[in-house]
Amino acid sequence: MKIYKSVCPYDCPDACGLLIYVKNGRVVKVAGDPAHSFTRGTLCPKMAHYERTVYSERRLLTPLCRCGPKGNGQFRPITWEEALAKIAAAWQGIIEKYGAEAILPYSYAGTMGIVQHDALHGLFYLLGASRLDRTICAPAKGHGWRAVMGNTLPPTPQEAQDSDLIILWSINMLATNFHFRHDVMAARKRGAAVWCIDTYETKTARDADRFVRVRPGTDGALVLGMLHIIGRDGLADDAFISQYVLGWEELKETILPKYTPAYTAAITGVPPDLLEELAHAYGAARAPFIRLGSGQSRYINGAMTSRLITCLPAIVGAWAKKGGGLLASTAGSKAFDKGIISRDEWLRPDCRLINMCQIGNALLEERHPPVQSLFVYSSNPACTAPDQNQVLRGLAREDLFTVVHERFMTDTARYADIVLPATTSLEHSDIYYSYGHYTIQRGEAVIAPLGECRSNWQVAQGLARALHFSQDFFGQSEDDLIARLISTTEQWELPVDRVRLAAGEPVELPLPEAYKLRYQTRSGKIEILNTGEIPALPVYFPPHAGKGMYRFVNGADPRILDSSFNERSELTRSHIMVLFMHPEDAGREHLREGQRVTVENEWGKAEFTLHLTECTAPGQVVSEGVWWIEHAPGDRSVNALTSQRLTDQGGGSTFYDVQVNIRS
Ligand SMILES: Nc1nc2c(c(=O)[nH]1)N[C@H]1C(S)=C(S)[C@@H](COP(=O)(O)OP(=O)(O)OC[C@H]3O[C@@H](n4cnc5c(=O)[nH]c(N)nc54)[C@H](O)[C@@H]3O)O[C@H]1N2
Ligand SMILES: Nc1nc2c(c(=O)[nH]1)N[C@H]1C(S)=C(S)[C@@H](COP(=O)(O)OP(=O)(O)OC[C@H]3O[C@@H](n4cnc5c(=O)[nH]c(N)nc54)[C@H](O)[C@@H]3O)O[C@H]1N2
Ligand SMILES: [Mo]
Repeated sequence: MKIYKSVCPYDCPDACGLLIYVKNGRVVKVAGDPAHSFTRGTLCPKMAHYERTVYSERRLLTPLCRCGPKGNGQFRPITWEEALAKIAAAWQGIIEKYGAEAILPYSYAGTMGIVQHDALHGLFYLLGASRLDRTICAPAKGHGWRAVMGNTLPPTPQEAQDSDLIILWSINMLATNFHFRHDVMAARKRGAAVWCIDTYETKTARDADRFVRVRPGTDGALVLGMLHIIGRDGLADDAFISQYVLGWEELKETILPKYTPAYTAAITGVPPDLLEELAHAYGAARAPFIRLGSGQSRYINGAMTSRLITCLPAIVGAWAKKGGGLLASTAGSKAFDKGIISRDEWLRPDCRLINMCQIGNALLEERHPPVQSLFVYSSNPACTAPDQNQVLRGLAREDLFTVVHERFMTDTARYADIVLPATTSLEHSDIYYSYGHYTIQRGEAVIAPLGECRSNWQVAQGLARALHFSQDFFGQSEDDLIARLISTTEQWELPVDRVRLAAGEPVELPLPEAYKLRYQTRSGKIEILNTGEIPALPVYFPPHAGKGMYRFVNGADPRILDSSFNERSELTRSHIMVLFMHPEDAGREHLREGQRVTVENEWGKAEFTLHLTECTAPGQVVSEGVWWIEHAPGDRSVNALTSQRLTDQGGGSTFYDVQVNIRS
């Protein structure tokens, strides 16, 4: 038996350190690595049996060619040679007729590994294909953070251990950032209070000391209400503000006066007493720490809301205190020069850019030129992209040549003309960072690829050959690229232990002393007032006003990750596509616990099993998880109900900014 170290490759802030037990060339066990400074040896149930994903009988093992109607899932095996030749020939035909921009790559973070994530960028840049704006997750949150903090280094999650007040803000920690609980508990043992701000009472909320239920998309008003009280009651840290903050006086004089507790309550649904308590707890804490998730960012006001929340720690001087601050996302990726892989210099600057949140419309409505070929990898847009009906109509186009590089026959792969089988992270090499902590680590191939599976990088190499691209770049191995990436960590703030990194150990990026006081903004101060933004002072504006009776929040489920892990029958067996509804609403609608309901709006409809619970508020229904259509009780899954509208800044997704009606 040999034990290898590796990293969880999925799109999750925890990016766990793994121990992979291999016997006779087969993975027999997966465990957490106790030496990892954030995940500390524990795993979620998904990864604790990663071998079940790797050896799933549902793995795709050979290239496939469609032989039935589009979307029917009928395929015959072909060789890689044939598959690559067919793709090259189809693309050459499309380029001659429509130009290369008629080809569109579509990918996201099926794997977070730096090599595999961006492996095909260079190829598509050389080809002159349309470029994808990869906005499906939380670019609005990033915009909000940068509007206030610029490129300032965010705090480590471990910092929270020294906080006396932790706010879990729009984050379902127990589902999506499980290992942070360790830091929260460490702080709690020393007396810290834990608050949770969410739109419904998640398990995370129940685990907290205090829960504040806010109406969907109204956190911006909540922040202004808190700041109104903090200003009114002299809880602002004037010394910190005068040294480090721009714009507090202006905000206080122009924006805050009307956000009285009563006015704020009318918008947010947070009772004035509770708002007073929250503002006082935050204003009086020695070192409050906010862990900001992404829920608030998935609305048309998502960037502004995130910007407003990011203002809070500056006003109370939390950045100057050990344990204080706000973590929205860590900056570990900056340790690497990812351009080594993505080859941005090969991108034509005038290349057409297509927003991935609007893939449905792009497939059906783009004209100059129309999208004639879609190359999907590391993503499952038929399931995870908004406005599922529009996406499926697009994928069903007979004249669209679709290639899907996948590990499983996903909702998207079913619509492919050519399916290419992909390796899992235990069959290819890569190097990983995390967006939830500062530990970086490489993971090598510990078993041979199953069947004829190939990694994203190998696909880039194969396509380069088929398309006669002769750049030396494509001759490099994954290990060559990783070695080059490791050498670029030289650019990090402080020396990185490259020997341990190359040896496969988890390495925590060192941070400069007093980095929490080093503001990388244009003014060098924290910018509540930012003249580069419109408007220069943050304001509240409401979420989308739709026509349905109920606001519909549809976040993460602990059993799966976006649509990944739907292949695991033990995780998808029961209680999926459950709709949480308040008993008062159900009474009025004459709906009962456990019954099948149809949820619908202008975009489509989907079937759910009803669960009556006071976890959610009247007027708001909730579902968890992005389940494959084959597991859904009806013929659509949750994204039949979401819209392609974009956020105010960043072009992000607005999954939770929808309204629905419900009937039996
Ligand atoms: N198990 C599991 N882990 C995951 C994922 C998964 O699907 N499953 N997904 C991964 C990915 S890609 C991401 S981006 C992260 C996302 O992880 P999180 O940052 O936790 O983001 P969300 O799941 O979008 O939403 C978090 C919470 O925000 C709440 N929320 C919704 N609207 C609002 C609002 O207007 N105000 C407030 N205060 N709260 C609101 C939701 O009810 C939800 O409980 O998790 C990653 N980890
Ligand atoms: N309704 C609703 N929809 C959502 C969300 C929500 O909260 N609500 N969350 C959104 C968010 S935050 C995100 S980030 C998106 C994510 O949406 P997607 O990007 O579609 O992510 P996944 O569903 O995880 O699909 C990743 C796919 O990549 C495949 N894969 C894994 N590793 C590799 C590899 O090495 N190579 C190749 N070629 N393929 C690989 C996996 O098998 C899997 O099918 O979903 C979004 N969709
Ligand atoms: Mo995401």
